[in-house]
Amino acid sequence: MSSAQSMFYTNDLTTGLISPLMDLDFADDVLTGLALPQKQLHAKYFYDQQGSDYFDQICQLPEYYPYQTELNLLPKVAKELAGILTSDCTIVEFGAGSLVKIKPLLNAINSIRQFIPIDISGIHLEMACQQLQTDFPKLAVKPVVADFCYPVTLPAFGHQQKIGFFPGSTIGNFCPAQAASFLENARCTLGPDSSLLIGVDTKKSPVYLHRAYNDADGITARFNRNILTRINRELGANFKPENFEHYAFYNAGQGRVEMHLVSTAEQVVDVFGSAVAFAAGESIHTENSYKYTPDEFCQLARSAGWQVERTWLADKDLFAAYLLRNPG
Ligand code: AVI
Repeated sequence: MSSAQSMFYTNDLTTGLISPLMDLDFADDVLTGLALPQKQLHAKYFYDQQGSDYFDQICQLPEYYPYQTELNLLPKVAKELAGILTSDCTIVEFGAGSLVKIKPLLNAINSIRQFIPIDISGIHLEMACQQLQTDFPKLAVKPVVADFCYPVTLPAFGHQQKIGFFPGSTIGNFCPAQAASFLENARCTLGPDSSLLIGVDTKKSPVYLHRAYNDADGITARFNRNILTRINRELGANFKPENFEHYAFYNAGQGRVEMHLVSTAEQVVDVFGSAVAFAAGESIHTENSYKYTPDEFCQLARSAGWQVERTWLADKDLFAAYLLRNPG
């Protein structure tokens, strides 16, 4: 069921407009996650307008190396791709966000005719698309607001070559089984003879990782707590975000950075009519960010039916990009 199908709607008598009251999938996910022994919230719910803005700020932080490292790698990747992608092509970006990373590709690859960015945050996507269309007036930009965790129905491709683009190591926010199923769904969405260019963060010193997820300005902490503000606003809960501390660490056994919100006191929160009790020091697990060695990632991609065509490693192996091919 799509989230649009599971909304409660209200008819505003003064404007005549029909507007959504509440996303029932969101409510259901939140209540289910908070009822688990290790309370958890799905990281995709970080990205309301405010959360997307915080994430943009994180990307500008000196500590958050994945963003700038990948951005510095992309012109080199794009130059090589320009030699491979010679006939008209469509690029489909999964989780498009602010549309910054597509620009090195659009600048270097003349054969890109159509661009289909997919993102869960409609307002953010619309604003980014308007700017991109101004910068690249000849490009056909066709945004799709959808949850790309599931197969997505796309506008017509024609006979163009299809290239998926999934930068930013967003795949790291899925557990390995979900990552494999995303890769399978992407193969389905893109179809036979397509390719996928994907950016994936590498395993590295925990000291480096700790700094990236615990920035000195506390922006990542605000990003993390904002999920509670969103639940308050959209589900009528009464979290006091200031009663929860940001906690992020590298879990070496699992190969992932974990983010949590730790309750600073014993407290009871009303969420959508349910009383949710917290012990002092109890956490809500809000995000995983898995890191992969090149061997681990290539194995994952192959298990989802992709062939690995090319691997690029950034300076000091801080980040990797892979070109995968769907044999059909
Ligand atoms: C979007 N995603 C790849 C980011 C990450 O690194 O896992 C989200 C993020 N969380 C904290 N900082 C950035």
